[in-house]
Amino acid sequence: VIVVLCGGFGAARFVEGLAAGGGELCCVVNIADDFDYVGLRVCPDLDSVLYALAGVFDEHRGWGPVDDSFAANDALDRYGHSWFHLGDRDLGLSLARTAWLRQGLPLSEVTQRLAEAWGVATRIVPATDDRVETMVHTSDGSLGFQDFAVRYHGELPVHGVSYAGIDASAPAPGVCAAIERADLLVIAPSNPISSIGPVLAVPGLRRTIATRRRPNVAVSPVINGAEPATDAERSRVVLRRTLMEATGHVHRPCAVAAMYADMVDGFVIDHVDADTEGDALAALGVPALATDLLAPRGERRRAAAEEIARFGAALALRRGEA
Ligand code: FO1
Repeated sequence: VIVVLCGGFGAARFVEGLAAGGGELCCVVNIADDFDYVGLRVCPDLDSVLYALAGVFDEHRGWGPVDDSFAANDALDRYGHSWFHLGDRDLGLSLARTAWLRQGLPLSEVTQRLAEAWGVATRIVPATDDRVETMVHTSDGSLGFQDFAVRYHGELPVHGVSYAGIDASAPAPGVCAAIERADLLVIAPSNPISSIGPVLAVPGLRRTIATRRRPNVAVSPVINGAEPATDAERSRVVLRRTLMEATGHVHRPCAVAAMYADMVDGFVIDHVDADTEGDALAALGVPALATDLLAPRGERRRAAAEEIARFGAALALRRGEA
């Protein structure tokens, strides 16, 4: 079994390639981007991973199912709900989720039902069933993640990030056991501050990961040597750079490797960064694989994910006893 720590966009594309390889996966997903929109609970990262595993993730838009319509969204626009664009089929999923949550079901149970409804066999588990919200501290005050990233387009100066509710949160049922039992743990190429950070901050998870007796590998979300190809990719580069720099990290693959250095046995970068990052990664003492992280949907993406899984499985442990 491969456990994958997931955020949204980057993780969705990555797990799609990994799932195509046929091995058993368990996706542990960030929930600190979740928020209440027109009375509904919206879970962007859980939904991106679900749609990707169901084969319907809209990579171009960057969220939601492909070919969605926006009739309800346009109606909501008339009443002042205009900055967050939720498609009709996406809305249907959030309506079902909200109804089950209101019946008292934990988010992990709700997510399981949503996955089953899409015929997705891969386990998709929220990192925690508790409420955690990434707060972005800007020159205009503290904003919830979606307000900062979407409403204000991530353009305000940021001086800090925190995870509200994290200290009272606990790993969702089965998360620690899945991490301990996995043959390989992969940190997906997601935003290290707003997606992977909140997962690692759930009390107990970082230690469970760091003390695993089998390999952990991380995939760089940062690819300096290639320009983003779509608006969705461009907005994520801006967001990732802003949040990394606001928390004292340069926007380079080796800086992400340094953030995970006490937990991983290897690090994966794209070919285009091999020359600039090789020395820094060697200095960190982290074995590195350079592969094709920009592979388009299909065979090339499956092959790259397969190569990462093989590299990860073969890694010697470099972590001492945490
Ligand atoms: N991102 C945007 O930039 N604009 C949107 O209107 C928007 C709507 C949206 C609706 C549902 C959903 O699951 C995600 C949505 N996103 C939108 C993306 C979302 O902000 C990000 O996927 C994550 O929060 C960061 O990974």
